[in-house]
Parts: sequence; C-alpha cells; structure tokens
Amino acid sequence: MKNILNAPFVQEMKDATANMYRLGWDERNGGNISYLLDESEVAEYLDLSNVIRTIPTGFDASALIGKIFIVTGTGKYFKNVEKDPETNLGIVRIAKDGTTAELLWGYKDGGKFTSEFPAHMMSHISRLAIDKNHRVVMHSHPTYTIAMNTVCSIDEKEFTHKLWQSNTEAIVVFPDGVGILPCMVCGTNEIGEATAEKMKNFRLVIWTNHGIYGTGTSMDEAFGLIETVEKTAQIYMLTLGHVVNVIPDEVLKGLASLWNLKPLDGILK
Ligand code: 2HA
Ligand code: ZN
Repeated sequence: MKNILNAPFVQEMKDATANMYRLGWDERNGGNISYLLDESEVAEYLDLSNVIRTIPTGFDASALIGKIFIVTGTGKYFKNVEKDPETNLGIVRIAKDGTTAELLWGYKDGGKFTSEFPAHMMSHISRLAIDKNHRVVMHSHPTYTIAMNTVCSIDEKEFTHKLWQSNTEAIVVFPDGVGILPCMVCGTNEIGEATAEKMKNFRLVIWTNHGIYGTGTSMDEAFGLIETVEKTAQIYMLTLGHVVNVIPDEVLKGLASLWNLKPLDGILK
C-alpha cells in the first residue's frame, strides 16, 4: 500500500487550500472543497474495506452511493491543511443506504466533513448529470466578489454582463455566466438544494453576502473559474464610479465567436 500523504489528490487539496488562504479568500474556517476520487486510485493507498466510522449525511445522497470524496473538515482552517492533512481533511464514501458516509481516512481528531456537505454533494449530483467528467466543488469567500455582490443587483444576467464588460477574459472563461442565490442561511439542506438547482445551469454560483461556488472537471478548472471572477470583481470594484471604457457587446460577441463559445442568452445586444 502506498503512503496516502504522497497521493496526488491529497497534494492537490493541500495546494488549493494553501493558495486560497494566501490569496485572502478563506479566513479562519471559511471555505470548503470536495473532490470526487477514482476508486481504483484510492485503492492504491487505502484498504477500502476498512471503515473507520460512519457519519450521517443528513440528506438523501442515493445518487452518489459508492462514490468516494476527499473533503475539507468542518471548523478546520485552510491555513492548516498543508501541515496536517490527516486532521483537516477526510476521505468518505457514500454508503449503500445513501444517508451515511463511511470514513476511510482523516478527520483524525474525531471531526467530520464541512457544514456545507449538503450543498457540495447536491452540486456534485447536478454537475455529474451534465458532465460525467465533473469532479470538484469548491466554495470560497473571495473579498472582491463579495464586495461586488454587495453593491450590484443579484440579477444573474445583469451581474454576468458587468463582469464580462470589465475584463476580456471573463466571457471566455465563463460564457455560461454566473448564477446567484439571494442571502440565505448557510449550512442547511435548503441552501444545498437551491445551489444544486442553480448548478444545473451554471458552474459558478454566488451566495449573496457570503461567497462563491466553483465547479469543474479538475481542481485547476474550479479554482480558475473562481480566480477569474475574483480578478474581474476586483477590477470592477477598483473602477466603480470612475468607468470610462467598458468592453462593448460587439467585442464580447467577437470573443465568443473567436473561441467558439455560446454566451448565456439574453445578455448581449
Ligand atoms: O465552512 O465557508 O459556508 C465555513 C464556510 C461556511
Ligand atoms: Zn462559506
């Protein structure tokens, strides 16, 4: 059996959380990541018949029975994942009953997965239905994204247009736009269900006054989506009240056509 601390997926979780912490996106215990793993890859590092303990999911995750995820722990700080992955991360498999998670590794101090586990798992279900290669759900509290969401309408098309108009990369990276939920109580099945509903149409979902979710087929893709929204929101906020030039719709259409992208309908004139 290989040493799990050397597994590429553990390294990816360490790198992502460290980067996000240093970017200032994930203060204290803010943010969480879940990453769907390949069973045969995990089997190189763990005896899959050895369940350390079981943890109730609190919702029906039947669509994910047998699937294995590495997930950040509740109350844990992204800052600390790199130096102690076995306490701050866990690997869980959704059990046959669909409402229990089997702990295969981690949460060494008796902990459990993020309080946003429902939003993560329900989002995985939505994204997998659209793209079988989907793997990562990432949640974060990037400062400028939250600031821009505070001063702008939560109308998804209006918000997406403002992002596209501020940075030529934006339409290229997220032609499908950004979904937005109103301010809600986080950590609940309700916000999980609402997020998963948005995830049927969007890879990016903003939680008003809270943060953002990004998804992808890889850690880089999910991270890159959030990073591009945050960079663009920073430009928007730095220029707010001083704007002379926004990217015209004709240029946005030109970018979409150059890269063979289908921008979200109902935004460009
Ligand atoms: O886990 O980010 O949304 C801390 C959070 C809750
Ligand atoms: Zn959060």
